[in-house]
Amino acid sequence: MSGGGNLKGLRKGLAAAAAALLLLGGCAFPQSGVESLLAAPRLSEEQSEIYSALVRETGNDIKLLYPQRGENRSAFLVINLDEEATDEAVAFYQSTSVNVTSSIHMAVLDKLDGEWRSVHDISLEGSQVEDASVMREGGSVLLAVGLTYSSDNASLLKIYSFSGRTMDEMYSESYQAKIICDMDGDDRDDVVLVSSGTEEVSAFAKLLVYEDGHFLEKGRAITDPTITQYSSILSGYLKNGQRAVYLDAYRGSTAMTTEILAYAEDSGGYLMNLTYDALSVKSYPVDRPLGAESVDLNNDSVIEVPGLTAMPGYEADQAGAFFLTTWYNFLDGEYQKVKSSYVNASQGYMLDFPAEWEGRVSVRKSAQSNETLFYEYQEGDNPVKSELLYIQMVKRSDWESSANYSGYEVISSSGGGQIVYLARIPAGADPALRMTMEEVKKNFSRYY
Ligand SMILES: [Ca+2]
Ligand SMILES: [Ca+2]
Ligand SMILES: [Ca+2]
Repeated sequence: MSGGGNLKGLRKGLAAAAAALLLLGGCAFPQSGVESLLAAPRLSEEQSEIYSALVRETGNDIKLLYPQRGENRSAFLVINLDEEATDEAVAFYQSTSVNVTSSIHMAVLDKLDGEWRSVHDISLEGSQVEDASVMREGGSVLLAVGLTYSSDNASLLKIYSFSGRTMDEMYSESYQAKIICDMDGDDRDDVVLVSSGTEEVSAFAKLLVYEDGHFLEKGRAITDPTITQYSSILSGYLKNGQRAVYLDAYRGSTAMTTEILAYAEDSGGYLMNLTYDALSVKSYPVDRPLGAESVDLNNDSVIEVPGLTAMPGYEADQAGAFFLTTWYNFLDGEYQKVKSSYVNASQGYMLDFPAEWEGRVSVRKSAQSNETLFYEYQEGDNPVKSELLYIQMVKRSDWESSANYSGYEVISSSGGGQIVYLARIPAGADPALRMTMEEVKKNFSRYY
């Protein structure tokens, strides 16, 4: 073992990875623009202790694996897994020694006499940890791990119960998509799992509930067979209070859509697909080109689903086209419009469009870096009929030290205040479309 130097190097890598993950938490799009302006945060003291213990006990050169999706994306999941009252830490890692096959390991560490020790360590299938979820089943806790294979689209769900000494496997099944949430409203977590179709069986979703130490199927619904891959899945509600799962999905490599499954309480409870019916296939305004995922914009647990239309002057299939995102809630068989926004995912913000802007206002990059111009569109060689608004993302230190921002005003900030968003309304803005600075602030929001 080479000791300190190696560990230092690993720690450095860990801090960088942790920084990236903190920023990406819950975010469907890479915010490369924001990240590039931010300083990296450090590992917490507890995380460092757990990491040191893991390195010491495995006696190997190891690489930590971070769950790539879901709520738990840090290197260590610290949670009370068993009947003993203190927290355990769950870590995923691979050996980096050349002579060892690089299977994924899951280690459980416990704090014994004030020191973290590895109390359990198993190897898992797959090449990457997709997610790690804690399932609350009344008084007990299960750990659900999604594993992906680099070779294909299928993933593997493994659910474990930890007894203090052993990790018992309670369930194992491959899937195309899955989410852990309470679907049937009994305050216990369930699994909604989508399986891809075969020649004999069409693709379907099923609801699994945990009862008396076993997972039982409580309902099943056919899913859209034209979907080739699922990207993100959210649990939430419909506007009428019904529980629902929203599945963003790809149709091939150029189109996306969203499929919605819900739980119906009548007839003993069953799972239903609200957007797909094999006998009457519909198209929806959220059938869209790539680049937008469902999100709960106003934190009311009713998910907003995006549709995309090209801004004036752009074609949808044009490289570098700008899109207007229209957000919808689904109810009674149809998508109902909530609002339309310009979403700048890489700079982490969005601007809601007033009704009079839709179809008349377009967007382009300005000559300044990280700056967007909103303008009244006209056909012809010069599409900018009237400049309406500039929005720019800059480091706060640049904003404070430079004299180049005459006419700009701070409308928001991010990254713990390290980044500010500036707006400028040109003097010549068409009064019919001009937003006031107050309206800009009201329509602007951070988008994660
Ligand atoms: Ca415990
Ligand atoms: Ca449940
Ligand atoms: Ca909402």
